[in-house]
Amino acid sequence: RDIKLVEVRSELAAGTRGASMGIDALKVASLDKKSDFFTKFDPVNVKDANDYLWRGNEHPYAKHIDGVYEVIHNVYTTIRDLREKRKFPIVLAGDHSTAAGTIMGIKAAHPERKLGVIWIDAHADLHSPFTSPSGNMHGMPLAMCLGIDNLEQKLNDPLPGTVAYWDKLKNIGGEKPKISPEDIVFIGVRDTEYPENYLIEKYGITNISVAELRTSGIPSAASKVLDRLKACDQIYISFDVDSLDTSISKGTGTPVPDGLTLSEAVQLNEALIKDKRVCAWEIVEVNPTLDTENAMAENAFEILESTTRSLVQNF
Ligand code: DIR
Ligand code: MN
Ligand code: MN
Ligand code: MN
Repeated sequence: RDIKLVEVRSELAAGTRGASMGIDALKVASLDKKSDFFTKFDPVNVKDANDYLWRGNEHPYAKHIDGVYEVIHNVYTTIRDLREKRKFPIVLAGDHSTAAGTIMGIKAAHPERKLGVIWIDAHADLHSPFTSPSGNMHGMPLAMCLGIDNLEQKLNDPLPGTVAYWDKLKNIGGEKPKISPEDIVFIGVRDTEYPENYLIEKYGITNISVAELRTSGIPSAASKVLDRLKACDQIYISFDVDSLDTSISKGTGTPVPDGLTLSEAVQLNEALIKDKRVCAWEIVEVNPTLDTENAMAENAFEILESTTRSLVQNF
């Protein structure tokens, strides 16, 4: 595989400040571990729009959606161009909203291919401006790609300007939707709100819980996930570090108890990335301002390095 490292230092869509420093924290972790990982790749940098954070909040139910639109569009064109050149993007990103741009780019490069998504996260990220409890757009990337507003569970009345941006976002890279609900598999999702639960139930989206993963073991859980996506021609894996247990995930904006151990996350990603249909992998939401001794980034770096090694060894 011809790997291309993609760096997206956006933190615009997170609720807590600091995720834009996650990539550099991963680099510090690699230096402390005396790893040569970052010498092997020549990364491409996607332009962020973090300066919107200094402006007022004009879109309470989709904070800084104008800036988030810019970043997602930048990620979309970058990933689309890389996939057209048959590169394998490994994306290091701040807040999780930009995963929508990754999905849009993968889809635009090969619209005829059915795209499966493995979403390893404590959260379902299925909100829209109509349902978000926080207005933080890192909780919305999957709804953008599914083209779902979920008006049935409407909670908020976003301003017309917000809705216009939301509709524009859903249509990046051509008409919505980019993926179908049956082609999403969650792993470790355990902190959802009722509008998300409604969608998970309505579409029957599979979630492999941490408990199930532990009972069945990683190899069989990984086979189940890949088998669930057997109709897909290509697969994208998105790893949100808050899927990890709070004992090792203090350094992320929204830590949630009862998550994956480091070794489970390592084994899981190593197993999943061996499937030849996987065409991109992403790690997000490291926030080094929230913990000490750079612990979150050191754990995340171990996952990044082992997953990449597994990818390289298998091709
Ligand atoms: C919550 C938290 N569901 C929200 N979401 C997070 O605000 O939408 N996603 N943290 O990663
Ligand atoms: Mn997430
Ligand atoms: Mn999350
Ligand atoms: Mn959420």
